[in-house]
Amino acid sequence: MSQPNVIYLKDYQVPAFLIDHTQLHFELMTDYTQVSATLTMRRNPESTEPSADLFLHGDKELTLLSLQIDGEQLSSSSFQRDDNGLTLYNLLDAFSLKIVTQIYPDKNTALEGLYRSGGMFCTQCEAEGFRRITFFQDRPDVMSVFDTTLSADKALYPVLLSNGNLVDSGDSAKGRHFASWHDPHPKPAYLFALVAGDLAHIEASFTTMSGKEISLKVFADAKDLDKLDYAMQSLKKSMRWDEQVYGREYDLEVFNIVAVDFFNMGAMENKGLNIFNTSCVLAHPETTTDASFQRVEAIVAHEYFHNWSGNRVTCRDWFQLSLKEGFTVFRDSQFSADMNSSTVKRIEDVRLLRTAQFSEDAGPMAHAIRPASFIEISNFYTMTVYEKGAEVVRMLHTFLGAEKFREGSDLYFSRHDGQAVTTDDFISAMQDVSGRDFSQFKNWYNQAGTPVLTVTDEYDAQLQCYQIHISQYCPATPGQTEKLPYHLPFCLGLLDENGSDIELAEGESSLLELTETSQTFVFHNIAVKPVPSLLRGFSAPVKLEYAYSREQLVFLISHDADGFNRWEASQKLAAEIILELVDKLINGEELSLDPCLVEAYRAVISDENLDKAMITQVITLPSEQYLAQLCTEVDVSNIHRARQFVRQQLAAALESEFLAAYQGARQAAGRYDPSAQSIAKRSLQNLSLGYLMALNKESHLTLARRQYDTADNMTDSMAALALVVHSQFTQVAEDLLSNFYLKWQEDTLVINQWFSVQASDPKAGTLAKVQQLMKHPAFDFVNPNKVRSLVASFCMQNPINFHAEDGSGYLFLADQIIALDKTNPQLAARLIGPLSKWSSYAKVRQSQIREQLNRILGSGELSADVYEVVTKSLA
Ligand code: B3K
Ligand code: ZN
Repeated sequence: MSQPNVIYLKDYQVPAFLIDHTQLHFELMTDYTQVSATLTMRRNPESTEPSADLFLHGDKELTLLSLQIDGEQLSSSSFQRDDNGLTLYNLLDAFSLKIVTQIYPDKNTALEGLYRSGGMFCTQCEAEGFRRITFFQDRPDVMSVFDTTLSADKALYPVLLSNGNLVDSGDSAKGRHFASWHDPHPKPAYLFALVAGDLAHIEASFTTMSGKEISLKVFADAKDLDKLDYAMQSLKKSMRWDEQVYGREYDLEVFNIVAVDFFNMGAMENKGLNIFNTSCVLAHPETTTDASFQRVEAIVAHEYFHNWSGNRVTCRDWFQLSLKEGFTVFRDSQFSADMNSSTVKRIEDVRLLRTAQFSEDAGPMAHAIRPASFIEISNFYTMTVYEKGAEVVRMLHTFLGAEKFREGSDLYFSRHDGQAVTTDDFISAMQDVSGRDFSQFKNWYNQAGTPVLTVTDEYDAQLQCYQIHISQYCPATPGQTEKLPYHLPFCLGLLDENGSDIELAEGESSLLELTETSQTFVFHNIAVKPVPSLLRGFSAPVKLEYAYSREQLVFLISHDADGFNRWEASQKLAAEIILELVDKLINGEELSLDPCLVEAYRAVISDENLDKAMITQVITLPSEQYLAQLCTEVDVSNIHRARQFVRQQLAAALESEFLAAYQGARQAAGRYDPSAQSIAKRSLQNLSLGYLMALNKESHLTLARRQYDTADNMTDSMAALALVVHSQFTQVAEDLLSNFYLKWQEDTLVINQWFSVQASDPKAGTLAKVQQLMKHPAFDFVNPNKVRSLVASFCMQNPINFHAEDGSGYLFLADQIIALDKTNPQLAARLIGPLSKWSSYAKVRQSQIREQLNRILGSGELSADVYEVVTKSLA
């Protein structure tokens, strides 16, 4: 098989030509679409090659119908076509290029470019989808003003949308109609979008800070019309927040959001026309869980915030992806923190970072947030680029403080408005407003891997002096053996014997700046030996090693003024206890639970001053996936058993507390609302029910059943369903599953949750069930949401079954990847993740996994997407 090309950042060159204007005409027909593109082009004055040929990207599936320059058809000798596009020779300095292509949206199962989802035409062009629509310089540093006309059958596609503002529309012959859109803001092709379909919508208006009226619309299939309000509210909140916190105003007359069923990821920030996966925009109490409500709010905000961080100021090349994604994730997490509880948001973000990003950093695909090379850019929409990228921006915010950071972002936006820039430009703006030197900080952009900080301390009672030594190192990652030290903010607090923060002496700061491999910080006038609260708020994305005693952890759980670190202490304590039990299981020793965990949990549940969301977080045990991260060799089944044991022991010891918490929350529950406060109540209620169900008692089953039967919202009914399905009460589980299916069979998104609950069942026999469910009429292999809810849930949320000793889980996943690569390479490549971490498992599993990776590699012609991940995983 021919090996796909590797693309390097160091090879970047400015484009030879610029496209000042792009005029598009789409003739949308039933079984094909004709695209006419008229490009106003000129040579780039900044190019070093004054007589360069013009290269236009274009997918090999494009049918080229016509090619004209300034009205003259091009002779076959003046251009050449290959699998990647067109090269045009002997060009003038400025000209108009007209290209007519034909494409087949119905055959497009890769969901990149123009495709049809549930009878509606829609597009996905980031990163390199526009080249599947027409020939173009499909790179983010070529920015163009777009005028787009859509023409389609009026009865089938009454709604015709594209970027920018609507400038004309009307009827044409043969029952067709048209709409013309003008987007005045120059943009790269990846932000182009169109939608044509029979859609219902809701409408609102927003008055910007300078008094402009914006028309807001959210479109979806008519059956989903009642599920759009929450997205609209979230949009308005985001628009206001971005004005207030970043001074960013919206810049078109309309802002449209469209929900589509078939979508490779969450959503897309196309200029003025955001396209969303239905799962990230539809929300209704009866069908949507609290977690999904929060996801809708966060993703609507994220895509909206891209209007400035991404669209007005975009990326020079795809290596700079984190410039827009890291910054925008940082912005959306600030927003969610402001809308809900900031501590809980921080905990959720760190939990995700640690389970998903740290493992990426420790695996074969480890890459810096600004990678140096890639084969397929779609493989780099990763936790690293997004979540670690956001952490890196967050560190700058910590160093500068909110005000200076805002000055920096103002400068960045004004200096680069309308430009395609680099992460260095972002850093420069932050340096220029603060006078600080962030050159060492840039190591975060170039180096992969999670730094490890080792902390030791000593106290001199006589001198009343406390010293803390911090050393840092970063493990080698593929292609990077040597790492330079990082510049990072390390926030801490010192607790006295009552648990209060000791006031630091003048000139001493609780914000330490690390720059060296090893540093010592001294604190004076410390009257008693303090308990240190380290890395408060998780001030840097690192692993921290400090030899806390269990007593100190218990103390921090109930006293730390930093809410995040209270949670952190509880995680450390629980993880340490569970991993000790894993060792006992391996050695065949008897298990017993350290009572300190029970007492710590008891104190937290009974703490009336602690809000319910915090209680829930603190008494949630670390996940099996996170525990796996902490092990040098992962023993999946013993992690599962030890964690289950701890869960049961806690449930037995605290049964009355959990019962009281459960009943208290049930009684206090009013009508459903997705506010942070009500979500907190339900989360404590359902977590308590979870502990109770671990006891396998009929009386608790009755509680769960009653909750399922009487729930007026999906959060409660799904929580009860999942607990019963994952319990030993298999008959009741079957009953509830059929009842649930009958009730919700018309609602795709709800049925996806039904799939996922079954796929994540830790009991034996789940794989067979998943295989059976793949034949269910509600399953569709071409719909990514379905594949995620069944295949990904099994392989990612069900470690005990996925890693079954006979290797059946690996075989199953490899089969799915091979099959999916033929229809949807992006999705196929995403699913390789669980196989790429083979080196953390025992020898037998390692060879089982590698065998499957090799099988994928040998299965025939692979997409660049799958090829890259598989070969890197095997390297
Ligand atoms: N920018 C898009 C992601 C596109 C992924 C393309 N494979 C969504 C987002 O991050 O907002
Ligand atoms: Zn984004």
